[in-house]
This record gives sequence, C-alpha cells and structure tokens, in this order.
Amino acid sequence: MTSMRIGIACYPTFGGSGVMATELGLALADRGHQVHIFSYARPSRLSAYHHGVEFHNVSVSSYPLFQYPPYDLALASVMREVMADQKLDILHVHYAVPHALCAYLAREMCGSCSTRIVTTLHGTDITILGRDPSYRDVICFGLEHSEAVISVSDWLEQQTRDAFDFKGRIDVVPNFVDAKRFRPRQDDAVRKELGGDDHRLIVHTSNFRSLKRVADTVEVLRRLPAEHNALLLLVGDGPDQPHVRDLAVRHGVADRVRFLGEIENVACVVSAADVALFPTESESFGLSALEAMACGVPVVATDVGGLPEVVVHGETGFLHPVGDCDALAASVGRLLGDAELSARMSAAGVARARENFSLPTMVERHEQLYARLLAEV
Ligand code: GMT
Repeated sequence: MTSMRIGIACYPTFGGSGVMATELGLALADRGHQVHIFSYARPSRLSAYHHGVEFHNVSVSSYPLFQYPPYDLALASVMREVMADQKLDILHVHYAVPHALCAYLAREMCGSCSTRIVTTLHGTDITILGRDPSYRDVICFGLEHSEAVISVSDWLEQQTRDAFDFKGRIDVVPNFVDAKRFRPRQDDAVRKELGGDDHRLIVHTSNFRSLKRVADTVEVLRRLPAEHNALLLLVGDGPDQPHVRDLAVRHGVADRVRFLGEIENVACVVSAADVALFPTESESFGLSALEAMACGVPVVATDVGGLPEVVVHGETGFLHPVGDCDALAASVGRLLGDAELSARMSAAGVARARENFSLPTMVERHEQLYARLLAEV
C-alpha cells in the first residue's frame, strides 16, 4: 500500500482510547506510513522515539480572562499547521470530544487542505457526553463532518444511532491487542513478587472512575471462601482509589489488597494472575478484558455494553449483572477452585483474542478504510 501521511489525536492518559490510538499510530508507522500524534502530553505508550512517528505537543497558555483555557483552540491550531505543512492525507481523532471539532476547525482554517477526517468513538464520548445537552449538538456536528465514523463495538454503534438519530455510515472496528506483548507467560519471579507463591491472584485494571465500580472488587474478595486464599491486585489509579482503600480497611481485607498504581508493563502483571475481574457499570468494549484474555487469564465481568462482544460467557469467562457481587464472587471462586475449567477458559480466551482482535488485522482494516476515503476524493 502507498505510504500515507496520517495525523492521530488522542488523550495521552492510561485510558483505552489513548492506548488504542497510540498503538495504531506505532503499527501504521511500522508499515511505512508517516504518523503525527497530537496531544497535550506524550501518550503513555509513546515513551520512546519510534521511527516514522512525530509527536506534536499541544500547550495551552493561560490568560487572566480564561477560567477555562481553550485547549481545543490550541489543538486546532497545531493540527492546522501540521495538516498544511505535512499535507496530511488523514486526520484520525480518537474520542469525539473535542477532537472531532478541532479537526473540522483545523481543516476549515487551512482552506486548501483536503485532509480526510476520521473519528473513532470510544464510549463515554457518546454514552455520557453525547446525551449531555451541553455537548450533544456539537458532537453530532463533529460526526456529520467526519468522512468516516468508527465505533469500537456494535453496541456503541447502536448507542450512537439512538443518541443522535445518526443515519450515516459507521464502521465497527473493534479494539485490538498485540499478541507479542499480551500473551501467556510463566514468569515465576513476577508471580512470586506479586504474592502469587502463597495466594491465588485476582487482577483488576482501570482508571478508578466511579463507573468502573472498583469497590465491587473488594466486595467480591470478601465473599470468597478463605480456602482460596485470594489476593486482589489493583492496577491503575483515579478518583475512587481512596474510597476503595478505605473500604478494604473497613472490611478487614486490606492485607489482601495490593494497590499497584499506574504501571507501564501491565501485560507482565496481568499474565501472572489467575482471574481478571471487571465489575464495571458501563463499557463500550472493555480493552482490559481483551488484554486479560490475550494473556490467558479468564475474565469475570459484568454483562454490559460491548463486553459480551469480547468475553464469551461460559467459554472465555463469566458475565453477570451489574452489582451482583454474589454471582461475580461465585464465578471467581469457581475458576479458582477448578483448574481444568480455568485452563479451558484460558486457552479459549487466548484463541479468541488472537483470532478476532489481532493487531495486524485491525491495522489493515484502518488502512483499508483510509484508502477508501482517499479514493473518494
Ligand atoms: O469512554 C471512556 O470512558 C474513555 C475511554 C478511554 O479512554 O479509556 O474508554 C473507552 O474506550 C476504550 C477503548 O476503546 C474501551 O475499551 C472502553 O470500554 C471505553 N470505556 C467506556 O465505555 C466506559
């Protein structure tokens, strides 16, 4: 395929949209495209120099009149400059707010630029902000002025249609996982360091926002029979962390909960675990669940949003209603107590991750989508 000049805008934090955007950018560069990434800080997965990738930092200056410094305007300015100088073929924004609007504004300011805008919807940009009267119309405008709209699951596509009565084309391209990094590992030293020598390990990774219901992981832990001797590993950080820590103390299980914070080598920790637990209230896809499956770790999660498109109930894990900590605990206990079941689900999860959500396949799907847009010009 001919080399393309591709801009990518995303949030730089540990959230799934930033991870997907960066991994996509790196993979596109490896396939010979020129990639320009825009954000207000270096994305967590772009820690080092990568051939073919240029990072454009967007800095927002403050001014006494600004109660809210306008990041979107600063981003649009940087996008316009790179769009014009580098003659971007594609500007692919991840998370509609404010990125889709910034891309539109940048192209309008450029005048002569024929850059095609692609917007990937990741979740709360539709399910929360898309239903908020303050943002609804402006998000809808952004989608209507994108040449392509991508949703990460069938469920999110339907949410988008319902929220905006959106009749345009939506391509569903799911999240993906790099099977070279997210794979089963037998690393006894890591497992031992995490406490796995004398405990069974339950892992949860998230940004600790309230919709992740991290407190339910503690509720599940305290419901497990003592014979499992389970230790809960909490990876990530966010607003609910102090509350979860407090809950663990109040329930007398603090010595069986380890807060690992935000870490770069998530795959290493996840693959050391026996079960991955996601009691979330809403999830458009559930990248962390996919990463756990790819590592050969059976998933116990809630039956919400796009999660059933990722985790097959009874095959690669178990899904239960939101807040049903008894059922979640029963499934975690079943997996901890039944080595044969656990091994079967582990193998099924690895196979499903590789067959349905592989990085090369999804990168090719993006390339094909970009090529389609360029052919339409
Ligand atoms: O939408 C969000 O809450 C933020 C976003 C993020 O940056 O982590 O998460 C969403 O995008 C991920 C990547 O596509 C999905 O795997 C997550 O399921 C999704 N989160 C929600 O829908 C809550």
